[in-house]
Amino acid sequence: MTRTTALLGAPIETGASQRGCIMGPDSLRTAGLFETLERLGWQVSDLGDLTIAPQTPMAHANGALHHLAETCAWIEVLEKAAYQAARDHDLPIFMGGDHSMAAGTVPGVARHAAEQNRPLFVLWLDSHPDLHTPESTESGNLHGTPMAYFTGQPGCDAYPPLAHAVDPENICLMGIRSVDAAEAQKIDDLGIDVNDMRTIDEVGILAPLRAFLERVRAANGMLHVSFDVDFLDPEIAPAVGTTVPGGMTFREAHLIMETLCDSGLVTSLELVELNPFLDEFGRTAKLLRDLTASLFGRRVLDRQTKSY
Ligand code: EXY
Ligand code: MN
Ligand code: MN
Ligand code: MN
Repeated sequence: MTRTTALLGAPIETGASQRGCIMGPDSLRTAGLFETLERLGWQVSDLGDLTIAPQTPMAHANGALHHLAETCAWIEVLEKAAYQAARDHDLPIFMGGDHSMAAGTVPGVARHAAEQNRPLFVLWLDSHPDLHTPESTESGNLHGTPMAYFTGQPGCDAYPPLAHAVDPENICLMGIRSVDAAEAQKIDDLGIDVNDMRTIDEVGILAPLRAFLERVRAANGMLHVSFDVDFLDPEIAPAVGTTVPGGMTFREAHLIMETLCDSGLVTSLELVELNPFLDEFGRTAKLLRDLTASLFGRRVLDRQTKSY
């Protein structure tokens, strides 16, 4: 049976310090994401872009916060839209937009998983853990907060009430190489599975990824993949406002997506932090298109890899 996907645009940039992510969804469309997935045999719908109404500023004890009211509005809109997209399609793609959008998408797909009586797992591909709360962030940039929110951490009262939290034990972080002190403390407290770059240098990406996928399979879980452009090395993906050196190579990133494809476990994907204003002739958008193609079934040869 033909599998279905949907492209849903979330042109949100208020969580980031630099403007430009608002153009992310259209850059992915221009790179041919829709046509690429169709050629791979998927039934694709483009659901267009979400919007929010103009907001009145919200006060908060942390005076550093930027755009709290807009972020709350996006969370509400995204939670509903992500829930519907996950309910109606096999593997929807949420096109960002900065990473604050995950505070809406993840609770939305978590609602769908709860209705299926299945646990939601999250694979977080990022150089950052995004584990600040609106209370702990010093930069005030709310794209640094979604994981604290969707795991139900205290300190997120300014955000809408959370109906379906994700169990921290069901989260795997990969590519981590920029962590603030408050976030490091949370990682310890929550016991989240973190594969930082030191770990990946030592053991590679496949062993920890396969171990995580086995846990998802054993629990009959649903799996959301949150792909932040800054997970990639800036040499291959310049179009992001928060580049951190020493990131994932071209082949490591494709191998992750190919392995995810083979697993058949992924039930939603988001592509976040693409800032086309910083891109070089669409290079980063095209790379995201091709990485998505690897997750959706593109392979070099249509055969099993050899085992030795
Ligand atoms: N931890 C830093 C902060 O809170 O400002 C950087 C956050 C960057 C978040 C990007 C999207 O992953
Ligand atoms: Mn579904
Ligand atoms: Mn992020
Ligand atoms: Mn990041």
